[in-house]
Amino acid sequence: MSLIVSDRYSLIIGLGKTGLACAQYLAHQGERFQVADSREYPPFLDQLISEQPETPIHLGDFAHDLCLSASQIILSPGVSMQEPALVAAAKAGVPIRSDVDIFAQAARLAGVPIVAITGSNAKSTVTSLVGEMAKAAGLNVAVGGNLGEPSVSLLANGIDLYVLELSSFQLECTTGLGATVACVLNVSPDHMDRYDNLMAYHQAKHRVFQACKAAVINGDDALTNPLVPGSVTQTRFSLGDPDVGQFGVRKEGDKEWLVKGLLPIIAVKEMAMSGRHNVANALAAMALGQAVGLPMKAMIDTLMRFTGLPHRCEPVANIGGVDYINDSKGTNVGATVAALEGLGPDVAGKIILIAGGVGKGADFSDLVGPLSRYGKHTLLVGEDAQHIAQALADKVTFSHAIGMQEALTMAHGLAVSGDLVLLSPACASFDAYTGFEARGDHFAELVRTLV
Ligand code: UMA
Ligand code: ADP
Repeated sequence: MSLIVSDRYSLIIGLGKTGLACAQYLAHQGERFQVADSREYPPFLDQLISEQPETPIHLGDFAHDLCLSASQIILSPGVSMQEPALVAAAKAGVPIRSDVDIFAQAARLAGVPIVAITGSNAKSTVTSLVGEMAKAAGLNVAVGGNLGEPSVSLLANGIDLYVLELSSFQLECTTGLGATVACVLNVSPDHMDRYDNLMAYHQAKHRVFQACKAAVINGDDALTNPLVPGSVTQTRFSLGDPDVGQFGVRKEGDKEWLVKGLLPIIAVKEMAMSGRHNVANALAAMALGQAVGLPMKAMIDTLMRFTGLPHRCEPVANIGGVDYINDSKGTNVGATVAALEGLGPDVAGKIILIAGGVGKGADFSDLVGPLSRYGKHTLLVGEDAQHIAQALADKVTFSHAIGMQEALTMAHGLAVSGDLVLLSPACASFDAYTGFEARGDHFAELVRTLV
């Protein structure tokens, strides 16, 4: 006997930002749904009860029956598909979707183009940059996703363009996204506490290309190469000399230029962001912008004034000739490597790195190369300091510090004019802070007391 259609419900799993946004969206659509969260007191419980007193809410362990009886499950990114009740539901044929799926269906119906950006690092920077470029071009652009505002909340009338930052968690259960242009900016290990191996993480990221019309590829990172049909337009960006029609970097006279094929676009020195990694980010943003028809002038103007986001290689102060830089958003090894490699060549002296926190199962050995080239000393803090120490032992010098205050005092003592003190932890912050912003703010506050 089949179930009566009216008894079926969508099950929203998670009552964080995503779950609340989905509940608001489905309520607006007049759909039947229930909400479940494994936490006893999820962040938006009170708000949902006050907005939708009729909506059934289930707290605590996800019940198999609840999941098996749903017509579809809309899964929040913080919950793994490996939860036993979800594995059982998937096996029984219950579709498991993301909020991004719901968003994409509506955006497609409205015929609004989507720029979809993922990668291990630089997502927020490139997403914001493309958003700013679109604004400069006079478009009514909605920017969000993993960046902060869930994609379903962005849906509105009159939008000309959606620019989305997507995490691997959000992509895991997103099918057939259909972006106008999609990009995996780079791939290096992250979230290894949630994925079995790099391949599983890579596969989740590459779902961003499903049904895309155009793809942007990082020519310096083979792991970003998509498996897409020949009909998909492909544009490459690279820090090297590009082929015709591709984005890259070339030296002309004594100046380095961002170029498209043979055409110089903007001198590296004219960009408001600094660091080699941000040159790559600017090239990626231009390739993405070009795919949705943004005029070159709007893109160049934006590059000349966009100084980057807070907590991403953000200058805090120069004290006695020593630069203090807050890269608290460097929450994985790849990000910290990029910060060291990106800033290192322009540092007159050496870099004193403050690193550590929650390592998410990472292998820290990739830090050794850039630290050997650009580092003077590393100060280790936080829960996984010992893991980092094991990777650095006998290769580069380091010391342990009890917390940010002690690390900074030690860094200040070691630094001489021309050096750079860099907070780029290669770790998440949750052992000591509410998030990377609080960690970066604490660092900046302490630096200012040194003045
Ligand atoms: N949780 C439970 N039980 C549940 C549901 C969630 O324990 O039933 C826990 C999760 O394990 C997680 C936390 O609650 O630690 C939040 O999960 P959530 O899915 O409710 O998160 P949202 O509030 O909806 O926020 C999510 C993204 N969070 C995650 O992916 C963990 C936000 O990215 C994103 O901005 C937001 O949707 C809007 O799209 C944050 C993030 O840390 C910034 N992302 C990771 C990253 O950038 O590395 C991927
Ligand atoms: P995400 O949203 O992917 O975390 P962000 O733009 O917030 O990306 O940048 C996070 C960190 O990634 C920065 O603090 C910096 O250390 C590093 N980063 C920036 N650009 C790059 C790049 N092109 N490649 C690798 N790492 C980068």
